[in-house]
Amino acid sequence: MTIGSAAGVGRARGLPDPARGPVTAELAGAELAGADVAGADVAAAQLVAAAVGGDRRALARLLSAVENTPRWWPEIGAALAGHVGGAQTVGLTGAPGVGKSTTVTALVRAYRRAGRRVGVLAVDPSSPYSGGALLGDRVRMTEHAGDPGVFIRSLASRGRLGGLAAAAAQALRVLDAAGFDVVIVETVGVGQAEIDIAALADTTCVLLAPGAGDDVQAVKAGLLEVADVLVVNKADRPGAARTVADLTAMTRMRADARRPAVVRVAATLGEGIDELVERIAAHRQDLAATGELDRRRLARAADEIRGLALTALQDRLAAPPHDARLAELAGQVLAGVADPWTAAERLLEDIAAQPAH
Ligand SMILES: Nc1nc2c(ncn2[C@@H]2O[C@H](COP(=O)(O)OP(=O)(O)O)[C@@H](O)[C@H]2O)c(=O)[nH]1
Ligand SMILES: [Mg+2]
Repeated sequence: MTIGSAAGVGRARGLPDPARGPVTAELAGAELAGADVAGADVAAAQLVAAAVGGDRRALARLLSAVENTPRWWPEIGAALAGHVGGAQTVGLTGAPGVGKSTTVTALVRAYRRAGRRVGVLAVDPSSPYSGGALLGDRVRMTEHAGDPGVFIRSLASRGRLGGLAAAAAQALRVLDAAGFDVVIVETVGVGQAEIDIAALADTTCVLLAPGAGDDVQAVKAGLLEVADVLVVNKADRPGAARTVADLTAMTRMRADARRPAVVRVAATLGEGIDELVERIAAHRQDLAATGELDRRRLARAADEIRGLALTALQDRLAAPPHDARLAELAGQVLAGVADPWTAAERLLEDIAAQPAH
């Protein structure tokens, strides 16, 4: 996945930060007022400790910080380390209106019946969840309002998809650390960044509805490649059997051995949800048993580190003294006394010789 280039994301820890004072005060917030707050890292550590301990207000504040303030990510990330990795993560993606939110609601119900605590992150501006309710349509999450085993949060798209993907990754980590057994992320499968978000999960479910050439669109959007489970929702409508057959045929053409299961669901009726839960569990068990879970998580961590390192490098190239050195080297290339490759090597050597302090 791509890590966002939001300002300050890659700021090396310890680099002088003029915003550090206000950050501390803002992040500390009301709950931490009066505490011995020495820095943003301390404030983040206290918020994380509270959220890990089950404090929902601290959890909400952390998610707001993650959503709105990328410059806090390093401190929050440092505080979260050691608390993450326990949750089973499930991604749901697909075209708008295919029934993702309805399916999430049905999944939450099923997981709660099984006694599992569920966190939901909706990265779908058309499906704003708020205060436990999914606004719009007929779907309501009010049955879970006041249930401490359910936490629902929507993450608004702010027009910066790279940044959104990075924010979603942090938010998933926060919910994981807060001790939810299952964390579900819903994203509308229309852009690469949003597909990447669903693919952050251990198990990615791609939803389609019968007819309307949905399956063809999904192939075009590259949705089938990220699918661990294919869900044909709205199975109460005509054409569901055909769509299931078409998709099953398509998955047979997949080169890798890990063919997605195809599940028929009618989310509004609750039909097929138990089978979906079973398929998700089976996929996750298979990942763990084959070592693929660790491989995926390692690859994801490497992607994230690479993205952050590149962003940090770009930030440093754009700032003194390296911006001036870059201009100087550009002059040398233009004058014919250096070639761009040698100049680039020199620039990297300069950066390496002057570590961030
Ligand atoms: N007939 C039928 N309609 C459904 C089903 N699941 C969802 N819907 C309807 O499809 C519409 C969009 O659902 P929603 O969950 O908001 O879709 P999303 O945009 O993918 O999150 C709503 O009117 C739902 O009631 C289903 O299984 N059968
Ligand atoms: Mg939705």
